[in-house]
Amino acid sequence: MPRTALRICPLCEATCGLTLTIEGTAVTGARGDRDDVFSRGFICPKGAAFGQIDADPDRLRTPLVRRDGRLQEATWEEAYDAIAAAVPGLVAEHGAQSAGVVLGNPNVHTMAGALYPPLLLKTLGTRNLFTASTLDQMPKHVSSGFLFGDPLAIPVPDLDRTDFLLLLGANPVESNGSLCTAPDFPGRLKALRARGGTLVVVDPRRTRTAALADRHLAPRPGSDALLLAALAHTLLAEKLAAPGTLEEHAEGLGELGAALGSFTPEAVAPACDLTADEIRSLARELAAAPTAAVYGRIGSCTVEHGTLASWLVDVLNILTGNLDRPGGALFPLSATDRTPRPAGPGRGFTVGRWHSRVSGHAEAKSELPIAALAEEIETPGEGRIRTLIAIAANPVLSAPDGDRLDRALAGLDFMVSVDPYLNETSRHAHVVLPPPPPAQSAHFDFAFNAFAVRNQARYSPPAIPLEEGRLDECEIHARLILAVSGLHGAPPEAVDERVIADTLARAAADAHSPLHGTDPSEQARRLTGRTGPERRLDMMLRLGPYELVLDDLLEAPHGIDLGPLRPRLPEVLKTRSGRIELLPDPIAAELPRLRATLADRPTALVLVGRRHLRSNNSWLHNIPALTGGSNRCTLQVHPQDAARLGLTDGGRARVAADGGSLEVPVEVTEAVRTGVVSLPHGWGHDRAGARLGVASATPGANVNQLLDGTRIDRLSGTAVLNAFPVELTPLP
Ligand SMILES: Nc1nc2c(c(=O)[nH]1)N[C@H]1C(S)=C(S)[C@@H](COP(=O)(O)OP(=O)(O)OC[C@H]3O[C@@H](n4cnc5c(=O)[nH]c(N)nc54)[C@H](O)[C@@H]3O)O[C@H]1N2
Ligand SMILES: Nc1nc2c(c(=O)[nH]1)N[C@H]1C(S)=C(S)[C@@H](COP(=O)(O)OP(=O)(O)OC[C@H]3O[C@@H](n4cnc5c(=O)[nH]c(N)nc54)[C@H](O)[C@@H]3O)O[C@H]1N2
Ligand code: SF4
Ligand SMILES: [Mo]
Repeated sequence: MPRTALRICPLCEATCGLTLTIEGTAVTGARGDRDDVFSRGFICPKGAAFGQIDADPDRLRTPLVRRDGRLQEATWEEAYDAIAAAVPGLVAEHGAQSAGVVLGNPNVHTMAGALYPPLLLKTLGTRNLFTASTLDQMPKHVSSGFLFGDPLAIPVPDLDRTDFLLLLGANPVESNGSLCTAPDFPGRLKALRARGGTLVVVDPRRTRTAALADRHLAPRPGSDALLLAALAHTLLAEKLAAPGTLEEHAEGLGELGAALGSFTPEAVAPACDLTADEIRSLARELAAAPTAAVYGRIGSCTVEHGTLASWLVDVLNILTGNLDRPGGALFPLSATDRTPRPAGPGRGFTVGRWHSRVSGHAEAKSELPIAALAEEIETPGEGRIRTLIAIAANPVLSAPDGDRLDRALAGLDFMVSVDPYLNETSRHAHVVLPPPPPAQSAHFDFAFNAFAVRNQARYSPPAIPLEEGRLDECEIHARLILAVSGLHGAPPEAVDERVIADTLARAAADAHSPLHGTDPSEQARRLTGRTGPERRLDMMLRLGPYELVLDDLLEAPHGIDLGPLRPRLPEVLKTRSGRIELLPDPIAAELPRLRATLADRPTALVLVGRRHLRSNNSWLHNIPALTGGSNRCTLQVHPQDAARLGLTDGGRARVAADGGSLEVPVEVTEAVRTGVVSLPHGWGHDRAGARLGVASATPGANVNQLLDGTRIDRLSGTAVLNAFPVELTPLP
């Protein structure tokens, strides 16, 4: 008899509740859970393919260990023995900085990824941390750090209540949203328009999101910071700024006008390839809307001035009085957030507390740019990375210059991959530790609940018991920490118990904690949960703001709704001044570089990326249900550019940039504007030694091979993945 089980979808940030159909130990179906308090039955084709994703025959079932140069199946004991025999010795010999850690995107989609990497890093004592954030949202962390004193205090557009949404460089109809967790983002955009609201989309491509909008502006890629600066300038110059009560929480408001003085609509219009009138009227509409939210994502982050653009997004939300008010952009409060402390000055935020060894890149949020990973492995000298631990990361495809990284990884003394696949990156590992498929894992969204358009909490216990011979990913991480720290063989529960003891001791000593003054060991005994991670979740809920415990979540399998987002200023502020610092020094110091681009009149073609609804970065191309159709690695070119360059639809072209060149199929389409071509990322599955049967049949080309890793947003270390110049040549 088939049975059903609930499982929060881990495939994108929307976190939809799924109802899985299970026959024996196989997931044979997935539909949206209509009773889910947040997603209300919404599902997309990826969620619907959950069964195929879970059962992909190319998923590794056992660890792999390199013997005589070849990766071979091994037992868990052999795998951890190999790690324990190599890593502590290498670190002892070459120092803590000789170890590097790479964390990829799925770490924010697993419980293990939230709970263990901090301890792994602490254990290794290395500053060589590289994550997908520097291919993604680091500019937003940095701008939030400067503005609010907390890189995690990221305001989220109040999608369900706003009257006006200005969306830049995001395509949530395909991506389902990012830094704005909202199941059924497309439905929420339609609802916005149905209630009389306005949607304006800024994107050089006519995306499916742009097609839903009241207005679509298609500026030249890379010009968002200029456009946003001109919008802010107009609000100030035309006396349309109305920060209201925010004024008492903010400093620097008076200096902003002068700092943005040169960014008039007329001055930025040529570089943006918009008219000054378009910019001015957008500013006036934004100011006139009863409530409004400005929201920018990948296309405004992974560009040369990504941090300035991210900062300006919130400057606009502040100038229009929309920050922290219903219908504007608010700070969520998740069930596992620490209970907020009273308002007051905090420790502030800085970048550049240390720098990368080879190119001297500043750290941001304790991370170094992943674009610099290859040189840190290759360049000889003290502190060269010799040992690498990659968890849920495929930087050979996701980061700039994969060929160089590929060579660099091959030269490591020792590499561990925690990954379900033998792919472009994990094929270099000495030990691969494969987590079980998602149906066998418990799930709680530690990360995304903090960016959700509604406060809510949902927990999924494993839908299917762990298959014989499998380890839960939490246990994989715990044992990894023990193996690299010389405690190989100690019980993995010890890792969780140590975290619990430390956290409860700190809480007991913290005057603002709900557990202040309690006995830590007594509190530890009270925790429920069948596993270490469940006990830790229980603890975090108890330390959180809603007086929830794990049992509450277990008794509410469709989730607990904690209500709409509420104003939270000033308690979220952790700046030194205790106020919003509207014009922080590092930002002010960067503005002259932005100003210098006003003179640019780029004539070259520039490249931007794109996402397809049935894709997920580099790792779902192996799922038959999600491949084919329009989900292909083609270079989109506007008909005028195609005619000028002699390119034909279905023909081939060579695309070249500073990092290299690729040969790709051409798709002639008006979906991109003139002067812009688009190639998706995550392709290039043609490297020997990977085990991706379906993906390797239609490998596509790796767009990031066009980059050499030198183009980055300076303030955040984020790679420029959009809006870089390319040259096209037709191929016969
Ligand atoms: N040109 C260009 N490049 C981009 C982007 C772009 O827009 N354009 N986008 C960037 C962005 S936003 C991101 S986030 C990065 C992503 O960069 P990465 O995180 O490096 O890439 P992913 O393709 O997400 O790879 C995730 C890896 O995790 C593995 N994995 C899947 N599920 C699990 C699991 O449950 N546990 C573990 N341990 N591993 C798992 C997969 O097999 C895969 O190896 O790519 C970036 N690269
Ligand atoms: N189906 C699917 N969903 C996903 C993913 C996936 O790979 N596939 N990846 C997940 C991840 S890791 C993330 S971070 C999110 C990302 O979610 P989104 O931010 O929505 O990402 P994209 O769909 O890449 O949208 C970026 C848009 O920016 C536009 N753009 C490029 N350059 C510029 C520019 O200079 N200015 C402006 N204004 N626009 C520009 C592009 O044309 C593109 O439409 O999606 C997540 N969801
Ligand atoms: S929208 Fe995202 S979370 Fe929802 S079903 Fe699709 S992939 Fe899963
Ligand atoms: Mo991402």
